[in-house]
Amino acid sequence: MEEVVQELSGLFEETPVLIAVYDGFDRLRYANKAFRAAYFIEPGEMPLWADLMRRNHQASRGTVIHAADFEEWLRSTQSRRGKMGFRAFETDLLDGRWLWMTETMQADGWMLCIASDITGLRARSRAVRQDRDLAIKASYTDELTGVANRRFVMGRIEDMLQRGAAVRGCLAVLDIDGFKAINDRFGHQTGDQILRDFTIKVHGLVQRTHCFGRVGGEEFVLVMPGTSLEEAALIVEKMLVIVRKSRPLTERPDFSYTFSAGIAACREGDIALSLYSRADKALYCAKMAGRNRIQLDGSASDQSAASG
Ligand code: GH3
Ligand code: MG
Ligand code: MG
Repeated sequence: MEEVVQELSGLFEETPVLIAVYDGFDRLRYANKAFRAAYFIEPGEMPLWADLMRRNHQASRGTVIHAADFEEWLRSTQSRRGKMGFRAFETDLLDGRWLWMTETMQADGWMLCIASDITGLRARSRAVRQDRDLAIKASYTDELTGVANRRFVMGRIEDMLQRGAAVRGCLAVLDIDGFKAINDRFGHQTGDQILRDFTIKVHGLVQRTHCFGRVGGEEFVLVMPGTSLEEAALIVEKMLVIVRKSRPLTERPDFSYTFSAGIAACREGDIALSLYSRADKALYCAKMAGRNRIQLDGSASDQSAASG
């Protein structure tokens, strides 16, 4: 076995196929020569995927990015990256090459990327395929905030429920408090700005194997496979704290806002709707108990008193 591993690592360095492995934090842990050359990585370097994309974008090399705002592109891509077991797509590099990239995920968040150069293959119909891919991406993305939308998130709930008992997890429904009053007071546009602020703040705390998306209005969900109710509460608790601290309106530096959340754990026999409805009921209890807090499904006690 050891001999095979040694031969493999030699072959990996030789092959023109690009090979890389990212860990559960989306940090590059291995890249062969071809991958390092395409994405300008020094041997032994282990950047986070986001930092790698950012620095290549700044230096006008690496992946071609079709977006006016890089950070928004990054958030949007991260909200869907590595959330499905397997993905394959065409991607282009600023040096003019086209790659057929595949991503294979493990439940612990490690990802294997393998890409082949397909520059000369079916080049004439590439524009059509690219349009199709952009349309698919748009169909999974919330237009206002750039994160995953209801359709994508519901798919990830189904995925979570289909996995074995060992990796089942929790669902949280997050809803901004008193949002109607915020709209009434400051106008719809400011309301939209707060929705975007909420997305950015919460997104920063979403774990790589979890999926965060907007399902409508000021309601968001967080799908947390492989996470216990207690762990889920800790994660959402951090989100409560960061959102309470946010001051999104430069013209009103003392304005702050809050949200409430209901969290439910997967049960045997659950379908997406039954799980969602328990999380939603817990959310309702959190609202009734005074907002700005978390309520866990199945517990009458208040999990997070509004501590300001
Ligand atoms: P609660 O604390 O009980 O959640 O009260 P709330 O006011 O947040 O909830 P309610 O459901 O009464 O109001 C939600 C408001 O969200 C009403 C709707 O006009 C507004 N809304 C829905 N979608 C959007 C949007 O895309 N942008 C903006 N600015 N407002 C939106
Ligand atoms: Mg609300
Ligand atoms: Mg609501």
